[in-house]
Amino acid sequence: MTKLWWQNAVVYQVYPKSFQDSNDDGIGDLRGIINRLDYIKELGADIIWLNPIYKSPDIDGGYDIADYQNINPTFGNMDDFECLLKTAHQKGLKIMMDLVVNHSSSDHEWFKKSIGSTDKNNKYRDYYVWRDPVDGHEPNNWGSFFSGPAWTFDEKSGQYYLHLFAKEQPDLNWDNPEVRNSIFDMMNWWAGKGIDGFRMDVISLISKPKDLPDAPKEEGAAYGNAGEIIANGPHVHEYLKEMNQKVLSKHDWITVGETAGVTTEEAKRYANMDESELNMVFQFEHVSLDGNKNTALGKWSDTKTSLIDLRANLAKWQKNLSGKAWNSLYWSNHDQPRTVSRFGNDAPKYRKVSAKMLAAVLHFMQGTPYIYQGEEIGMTNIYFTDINQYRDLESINAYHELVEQEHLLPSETMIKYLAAHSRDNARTPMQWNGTENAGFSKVTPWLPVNPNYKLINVKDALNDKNSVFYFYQKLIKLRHELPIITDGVFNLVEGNESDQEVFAYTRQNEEESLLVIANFTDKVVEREYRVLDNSKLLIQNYKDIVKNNELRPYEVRVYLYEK
Ligand code: ISL
Ligand code: CA
Repeated sequence: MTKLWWQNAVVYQVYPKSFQDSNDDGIGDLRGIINRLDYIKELGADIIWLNPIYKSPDIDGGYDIADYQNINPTFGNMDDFECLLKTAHQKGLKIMMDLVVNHSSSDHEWFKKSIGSTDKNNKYRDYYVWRDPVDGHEPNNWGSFFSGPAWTFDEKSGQYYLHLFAKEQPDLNWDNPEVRNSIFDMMNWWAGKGIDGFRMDVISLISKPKDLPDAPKEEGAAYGNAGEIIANGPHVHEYLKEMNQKVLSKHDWITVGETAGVTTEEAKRYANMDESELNMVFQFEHVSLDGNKNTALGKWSDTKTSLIDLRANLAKWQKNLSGKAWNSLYWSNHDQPRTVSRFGNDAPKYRKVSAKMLAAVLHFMQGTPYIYQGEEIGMTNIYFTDINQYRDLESINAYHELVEQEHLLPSETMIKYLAAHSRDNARTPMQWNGTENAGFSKVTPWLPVNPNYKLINVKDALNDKNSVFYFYQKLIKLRHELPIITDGVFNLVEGNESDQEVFAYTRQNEEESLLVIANFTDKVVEREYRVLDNSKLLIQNYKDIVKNNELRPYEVRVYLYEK
């Protein structure tokens, strides 16, 4: 296998709005990120993925872009961006941008020229997906991922436009070659600035099924589940190959497609080693195991993912992509709950130890690991208790739809589900120190700081040699030093498939093998693993080993054996 630079790199994800405020308006910004580059460097990450920083009315955290070639003034200006890129590069850090081209903002010039137009010669009309009403209704039953219908009526032209997300996020018409070329030109323009790659928002949804048929509808649901029939549509691979030829193949970039609804079979096409499309994809399966299958409630629940399901899923991705395509590895991002609250245990007694265990389990797998800001200090969910505390439109709309309109749930239950799954959990400001507003801003931030910032913050983590931070730092260093972490073949330890408490796997290459053993429970468990003589204990999250065959709560051990 020829190694590509991004295969043993580690990505650190920055959500600019919540990372560091530099001008006291309560919102993070580009200068704030520049001031914190040394911190990311200290952690050891190679690449920063920046969530969208483009001009945007910010209906959906900047995923509604009004101008792909300008910076949101709240975050700074183009000079600030160029300074960020230059400073990052001087420090040896690369910058991956967010590419949001399934849809634009309704404030984008293209859409403003498109809406309301009945002019047959107006080329912008065909930049979006417009359809006539059917029997006076929406053209089909598709629901928006953010509640309500996926169609909005335009009085002036008498047609509906499609928006899989908010009505302020109209879907672009990828079947129009001019739209594709405009997007490819814009990408090449960013290449000219010297960026290092793109993370591609919902790229699996760009090619809509022919004739836009109705989608399957769950019982009690008001609308059809469009995601299922749109994901991996008829021309998606053709369009990505075209993007590859016209843009990606010209640059030594890292590219990752966010691919809701992707299976391992599909991933082998998106992220094939032949490099004809993308480098890797974000799959959604392992972060959907705690949702509801085939009910109108979708992701809203407070059940915990079972180790059996989680391991089966991760192992499937490791095995099926091995040698054929490249995995991305992540526990969290700006759309997901906090890692330690979701998969570990955020009670004070177990927070640090379980955060480290999860980090090790992920970072020893094959693929490129992504660390979401704050994960490296074990930040937790915020556990809001009132719907008015939320800012995210997905959470707010889901509450109104499920509780008030459809009466599927009592309010208290939905509040519990939101506390477990709302995207705002990940978006609370970065906790830098124990001073007011956690050192994020001098003024009240746009979203409250988690009250636990006095106990969980960067300053304390940097002062504690046993912190979660230094554990992550060590994992990254090991990945950079040991080729086996990049190229070793993954296998579950024999019999581990049915173990409800311990996750144990190996990695093997010709020279070495790795053994990872992790206790996912808050109990002491006994297991006999064949740890070969001369094995070296590479990393562990307890100070010592009392008994070889005993794993304490959330204990993880990783052994390296030289053949
Ligand atoms: O269920 C989904 C699609 O089948 C969603 O999970 C969807 O994939 C996800 O919400 C996509 O997220 C990305 O695009 C959104 C934006 O709000 C998110 O922040 C972004 O990560 C729309 O641009
Ligand atoms: Ca600011």
